[in-house]
Amino acid sequence: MKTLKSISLALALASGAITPAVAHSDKPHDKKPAAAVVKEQKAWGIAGDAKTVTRTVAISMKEMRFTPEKIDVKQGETIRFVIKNEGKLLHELVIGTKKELDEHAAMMVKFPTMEHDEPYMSHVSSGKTGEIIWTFNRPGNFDFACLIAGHYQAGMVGKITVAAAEKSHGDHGKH
Ligand SMILES: [Cu+2]
Repeated sequence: MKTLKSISLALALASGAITPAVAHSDKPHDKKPAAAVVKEQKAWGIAGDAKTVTRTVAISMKEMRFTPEKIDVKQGETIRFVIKNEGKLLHELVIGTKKELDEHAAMMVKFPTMEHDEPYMSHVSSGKTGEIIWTFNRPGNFDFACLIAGHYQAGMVGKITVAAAEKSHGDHGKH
């Protein structure tokens, strides 16, 4: 299947989901390999490195359900999610805020063939295993979901709670 670049770009622009491409590097002569993953800080963390994985979490996907549905993480952990599709249909696991996942899911209903890939998502065919390595460097309550049209709406959603790391300064809550 072809990626509908023009459509997804237009959608991304319309939804404000796109951040302007970084045209200029800080180091003009520092050429990166074309395949390098751009690590973009998200509200729910940032792409992690295999080298810094602190824990592996296995998740099973079946029709309209993740097991486990709740994952507790400590801020600073880099998790390797090993995502097994034990169902019959294609499923995916996408990490995000509820707001972003809601918006993304709505787009997937309108444009079910839209394809995309980000370090916080993994599409896994029936019987296969996928992987996400993600660093949870921001505390908060996040979701993960299968955004394939109909699946999100059927409740294929889970929760990730990232507990704040202990702070050395104790004036939390004062501004
Ligand atoms: Cu699904």
